[in-house]
Amino acid sequence: MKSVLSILVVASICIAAAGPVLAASSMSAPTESTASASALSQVAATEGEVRKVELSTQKVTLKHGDIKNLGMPGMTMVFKVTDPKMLSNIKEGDKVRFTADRIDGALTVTSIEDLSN
Ligand SMILES: [Cu+2]
Repeated sequence: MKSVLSILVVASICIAAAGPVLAASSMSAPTESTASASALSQVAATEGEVRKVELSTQKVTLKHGDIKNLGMPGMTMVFKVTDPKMLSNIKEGDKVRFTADRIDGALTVTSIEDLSN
């Protein structure tokens, strides 16, 4: 009977020891997502060329190089923009450097810099 008791004591010590470890590992998850969120705001810029600017629909067609944060190879495609003012500084044929992200499921240009000026 005495040995059963000591096994129970050992088991509860193990649970107590595992407790902080579990707490620490569950705490690391929010830390990781915070890290990726800050990484999103520092995504590498991609170079491209403006093919079409649509002020009415707030969209821009860009021929772009690899977009690493989106895992996208170079192509020509339409993006939304986070701010329509971004479209007033660019025109067809401009060489640009931009960052893009998936916002509410839509591929969106989050910043754009005209390299032609
Ligand atoms: Cu693309």
